[in-house]
Amino acid sequence: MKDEDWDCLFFHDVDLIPEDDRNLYTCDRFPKHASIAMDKFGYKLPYKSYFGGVSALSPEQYMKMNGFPNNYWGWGGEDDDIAIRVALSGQLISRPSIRHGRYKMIKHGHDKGNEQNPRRFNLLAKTRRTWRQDGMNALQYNLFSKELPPLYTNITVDIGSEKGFHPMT
Ligand code: BGN
Repeated sequence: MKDEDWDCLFFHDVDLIPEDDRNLYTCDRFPKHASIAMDKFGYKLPYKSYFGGVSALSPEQYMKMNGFPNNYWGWGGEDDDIAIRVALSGQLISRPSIRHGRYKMIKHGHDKGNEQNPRRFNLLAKTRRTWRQDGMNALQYNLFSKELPPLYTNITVDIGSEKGFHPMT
């Protein structure tokens, strides 16, 4: 967002392959959850508020919810936090039809260094109190590299570690 005036931001799990090209990679009137039907969940939502996998927000929608949380380390819960932020910022979730929003997940083992986060339940319980303080307005990173091949820009940043994380709240 510092580089260009984008009209749509996509947040995409790298292991998800879209299966239907009628599932358009565009933004909607509300934050969009695109991966409504994933093979690993039997091509339906695992639960109604699920917001994981692939999502699309305009910069305006993204800033309205103060972006995403910075205080989740390890696996789980950050997508549920994002869903809560959408609601708390007075927005709804839009989704493609279940026939089009289909994805195959590339099978992979457990990611080393990304263990389940035991704090995720506590963090989720506090989102209502913390979302305005922790998000885009508290994001800190150091730019490590920026490569510009013809079709994409690869930005690598250092976001520190959980040990060095000191929330201001
Ligand atoms: C949920 C996880 C999500 C994950 C989905 C699908 C949590 C928070 C505790 C209530 N949420 O259980 O992060 O995307 O499963 O795997 O663990």
